[in-house]
Amino acid sequence: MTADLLENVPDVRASEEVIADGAVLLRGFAKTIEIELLEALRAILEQAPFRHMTTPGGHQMSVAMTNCGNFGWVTDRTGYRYDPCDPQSGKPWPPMPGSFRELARAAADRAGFGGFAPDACLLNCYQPGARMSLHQDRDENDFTAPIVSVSLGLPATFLFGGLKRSDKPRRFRLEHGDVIVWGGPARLVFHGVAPLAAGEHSLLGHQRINLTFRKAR
Ligand code: MD3
Ligand code: FE
Repeated sequence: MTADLLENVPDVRASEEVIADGAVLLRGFAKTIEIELLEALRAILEQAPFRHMTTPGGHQMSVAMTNCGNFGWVTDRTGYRYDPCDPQSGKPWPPMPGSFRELARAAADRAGFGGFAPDACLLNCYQPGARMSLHQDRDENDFTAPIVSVSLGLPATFLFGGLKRSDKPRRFRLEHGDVIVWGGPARLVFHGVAPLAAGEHSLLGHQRINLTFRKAR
């Protein structure tokens, strides 16, 4: 009886894929709360809109960014840093919504990193053509905490390299609702995103938005 009733119910646990030591891909993990996430996102963007930041080298990033939480990642001509305030408004970043915090914690739990308490969430907005070149995330204080990323909207090709910039990256297609947890030996790998292909997503339109949860301090 039970088996029959559940015949067409997807088993979300089956979509847990270890893509490298310390990196767990949870396909569709955020889908059941997509509406809450998008409502919270709208409120954040009213306080702290997406903007194209400038690198220390003077280039404007093709990805537009903003933040929520106690700290936000920013770049300008003086360098990269986590800042408690939005340099554009001078005010603290919007607080991290409960739905964001709980999603990040649940994903980290599932991947074996219990008790993840992010204090920063960087939001990346990709329009067609926008990309992120290979880099490491090393502006955080504590590399024992994982990073959790949530993909929303258009699909993207994620590049997942090794501990050396020269390591040839593997490619993964990330879709709306996919969540990845990066911890342990995967925490400092080089990674990036290939130029976004044009397309239309039913909820987000012509864009991809990625949330990355971090423990900055
Ligand atoms: C692997 N963002 O914001 S998320 C970033 O899709 C960033 O917007 C990409 O890289 C994006 O820094 C990729 C996946 C991700 C995020 C952080 C990582 C992968 C990671 C940190 C360490 C290893
Ligand atoms: Fe990164």
